[in-house]
Amino acid sequence: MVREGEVEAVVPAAADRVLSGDRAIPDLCGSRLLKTPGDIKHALAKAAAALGFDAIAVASPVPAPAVQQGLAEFLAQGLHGDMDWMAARSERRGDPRILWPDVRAIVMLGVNYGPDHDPTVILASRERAAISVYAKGDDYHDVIKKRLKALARWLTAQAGGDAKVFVDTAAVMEKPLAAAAGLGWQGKHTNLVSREFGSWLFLGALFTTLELPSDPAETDHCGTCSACLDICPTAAFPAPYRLDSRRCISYLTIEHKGPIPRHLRSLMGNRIYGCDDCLAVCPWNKFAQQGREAKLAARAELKAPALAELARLDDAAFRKLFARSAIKRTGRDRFVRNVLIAIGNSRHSALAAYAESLLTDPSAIVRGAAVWALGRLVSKQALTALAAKYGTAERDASVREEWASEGIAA
Ligand code: B12
Ligand code: SF4
Ligand code: SF4
Repeated sequence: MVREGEVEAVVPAAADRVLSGDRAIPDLCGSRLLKTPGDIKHALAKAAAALGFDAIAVASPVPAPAVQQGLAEFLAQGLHGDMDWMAARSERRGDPRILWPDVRAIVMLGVNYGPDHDPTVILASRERAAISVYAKGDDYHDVIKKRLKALARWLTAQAGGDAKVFVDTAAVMEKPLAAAAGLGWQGKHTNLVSREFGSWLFLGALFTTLELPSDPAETDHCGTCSACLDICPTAAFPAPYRLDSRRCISYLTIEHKGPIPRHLRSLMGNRIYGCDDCLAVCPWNKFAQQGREAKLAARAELKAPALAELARLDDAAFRKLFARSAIKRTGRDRFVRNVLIAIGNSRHSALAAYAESLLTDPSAIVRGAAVWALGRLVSKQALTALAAKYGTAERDASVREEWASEGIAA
């Protein structure tokens, strides 16, 4: 989900008619007509809709003290795990005016990626992989960034000022900003919930030096519900509105670089890239509609891929399969590590052969996960024989530890 990056300036377009590759923004009004900040905001909303954004609202760049406090506590308690970049940019993250002192208004935008299927059904097919909804289509960073840039060019050409755009990757707190702008509220699972789109809204931000009127913040509509907290397979919520990333399957499968902590592996089931459980269970999804952006729709081959197929991916095949997908970011080794955890959880002994073939993989993280998977699928006797065949040559300390944890001195 996360790619910490640079702050990008947007170069103003020469003309007031802007092409965003596949979409043209209609020439809604010339700059002569944009007399007031209200006019600019109104025209901006129309341009955003023409570009395929489903929601738009404006927040003040002045952060609420509760958000800064929430971030400080999150970091102080180490809830970010090994996402060190979160702590490294914490002042900027907590205050958009430190990130960019010229910012005067923050336009928050949302793109609906409501799925055409129930993402929890696949969890029962243990020999198949569950990939989270957000990652089954084209990489949303690319799709949304392109549109944000087009919108920013349009804005600067029509109304002047400077603009910068962000989606996921910079030190910007997109959820609190979207809540402040009124796009939704941060639910007890901490994500933004929209009355109109439920859980399925990607967020992006356009910072501008123009003064635009802010929209009212949305209020919390969770009430007494606790469905998202109760369903979490790894008990990742120490309290409502608090997430311990270190236990979250999204973090474990996407962000975490080392071996997945042993005590969490069996709780992951077949979720190999992200997790949708807390999003999918939210009752506000009953108002959600299917996303209208074809590029973000699930690719057929990623809806229910066989674990056996994914375990066979080498680096070249992985890059080819996920060239346009956000999944490419984890790299092949971490991805196959996740597949092996799912194989271990599958109870399909026929998959043991795939795990065995990975005991000699060049990556230690893959070999270690293969040991764990086999420990769940084959008898102690068979595992001992495998250890004699492959384990004795093992030099990596973390993989030797995996053998030892299975009660076998390799
Ligand atoms: C780091 C990160 C992660 C981390 C940490 C998640 C987290 N909850 O922060 C991990 C890797 C776990 C993750 C997972 C996912 N992520 Co993510 N992630 C981010 C990222 C880069 C930063 C988020 C952040 O700043 N977290 C830090 C904490 C401190 O912020 P916070 O959650 O807002 O915490 C607040 C609350 O704790 C609050 N608080 C504390 N006490 C109380 C009490 C009350 C009463 C209230 C109201 C609030 C409150 O105060 C804090 C400050 O506001 C954003 C993109 C961005 N730049 O914003 C995407 C982003 C949040 N992720 C996103 C998505 C889609 C996901 C996943 C659904 C992906 C998946 N399917 O696997 C999961 C969801 C897991 C979950 N339940 O949150 C989307 C969410 C869209 C939305 N509608 O909200 C974002 C916005 C990316 C995007 N541009 O669309 N993600
Ligand atoms: S994404 Fe999954 S593991 Fe993470 S908090 Fe939500 S339900 Fe729990
Ligand atoms: S599932 Fe319930 S508690 Fe969780 S975000 Fe949705 S409404 Fe709020």
